[in-house]
Amino acid sequence: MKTIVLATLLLAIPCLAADPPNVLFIISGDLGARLACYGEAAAKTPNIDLLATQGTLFERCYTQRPTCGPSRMSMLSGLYIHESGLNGQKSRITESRIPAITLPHLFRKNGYTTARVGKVFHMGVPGDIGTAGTDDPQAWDLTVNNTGWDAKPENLAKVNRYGPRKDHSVAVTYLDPDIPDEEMVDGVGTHAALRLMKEQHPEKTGKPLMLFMGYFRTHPPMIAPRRHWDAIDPQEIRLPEVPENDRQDMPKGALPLAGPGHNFLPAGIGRDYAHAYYASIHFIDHEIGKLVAGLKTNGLADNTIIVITGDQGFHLGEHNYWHKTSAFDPSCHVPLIIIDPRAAAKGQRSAGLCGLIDLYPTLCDLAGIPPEHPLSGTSLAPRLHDAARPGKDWELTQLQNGVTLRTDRYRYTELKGGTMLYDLSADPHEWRNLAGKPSHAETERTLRNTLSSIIAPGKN
Ligand SMILES: [Ca+2]
Repeated sequence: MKTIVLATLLLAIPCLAADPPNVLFIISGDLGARLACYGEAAAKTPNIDLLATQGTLFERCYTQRPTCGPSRMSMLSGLYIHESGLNGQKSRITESRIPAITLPHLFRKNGYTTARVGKVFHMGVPGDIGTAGTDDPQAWDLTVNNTGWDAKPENLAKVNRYGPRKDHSVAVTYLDPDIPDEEMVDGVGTHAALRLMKEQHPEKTGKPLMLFMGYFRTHPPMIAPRRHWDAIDPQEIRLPEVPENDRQDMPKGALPLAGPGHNFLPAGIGRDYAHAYYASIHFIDHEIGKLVAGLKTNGLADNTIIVITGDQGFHLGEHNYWHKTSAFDPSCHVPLIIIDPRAAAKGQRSAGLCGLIDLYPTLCDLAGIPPEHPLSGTSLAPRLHDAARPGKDWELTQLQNGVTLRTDRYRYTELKGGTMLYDLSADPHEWRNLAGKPSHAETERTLRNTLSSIIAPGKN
């Protein structure tokens, strides 16, 4: 039944076969669902908000791993981590247990010019900036390893930092330099992407273009030019209020970074760090605005699918925690906006569950390209036409120390240190762990069985 419906939708798009769509895929490091169009009061994201009115915003999209490398590899391979075994920050597609090719590689084989700017596959930040990181070299016709002001050691030495850690990428690190956007790593990246739109224009090459723009921000060190800090109203930054006993019912490892730099930040530092995060988002939003303007200038806007997402979220004080890699929603929830100019529906919000794993089959579907290996996600293409269609029954996120399952109502997590069960409908902040409570024994049993039907126990 599903196939028939989808075929009908594809037939409804008149020029699909003759005029394949271009793809602009934008991914931003550590960008959680903390945009104005997701209801985040302090965020200022006018460009992304405008794009959301032109396509479909997926309200509940989850990463498959709240850590950069495996999250991106899962999304780009179309496989869950327990299927591919691509579990490490530096895993490469060639190491997949299941023979698989990456999404851009597939498009390249199917006649697309494929280009990457910046961080698409994993790159350590800031150490791998300006290198190819853990790239899939077969995926691309062209790559740009952009670098800039915020990757230079003499400038990194200026960052504000809190806590005992000496590194830049995991420590609480931020800065507000008064320098032009164009000198920043991500500004240099946008400039390169705009050049590629022109130089690799389908009219010049005779091939559709798939362009991946990987922004490094909002990943720490959160360095954003001063003007983006000034765009954020400090009065609108509200640090979450957390019950004093919140952590008492959490198993060990629920908040993976236990050190003093990431937990219970002093209020002033927490506010500065949140400000840095929103300033970084504002900076990226501004860069996205330039990309969209470039599509218009180059006459590509009417036939380019745009995807905007992040590889995982980031806690800004929820559970008094200030990092990612946890099983809680702030860490697993990512933004996802897809604009297909050929879809009649505009400005829709889809409340059903989905995951980054769904992007591979979605783009295959929209471009009419058959995948070469079995994909684990579900195409979101039908929801671009009708956002009211139901979402998935569950979405899976795998962690270094366990696994978590999000359903419409619950989050069920199995960690090495114990189990968590949250009823998001009654407890949206995930404060009351219901695991082991007799009142929820049946729910817990059902979710445990669902999880073990997806992954054999102990196989995470
Ligand atoms: Ca709690």
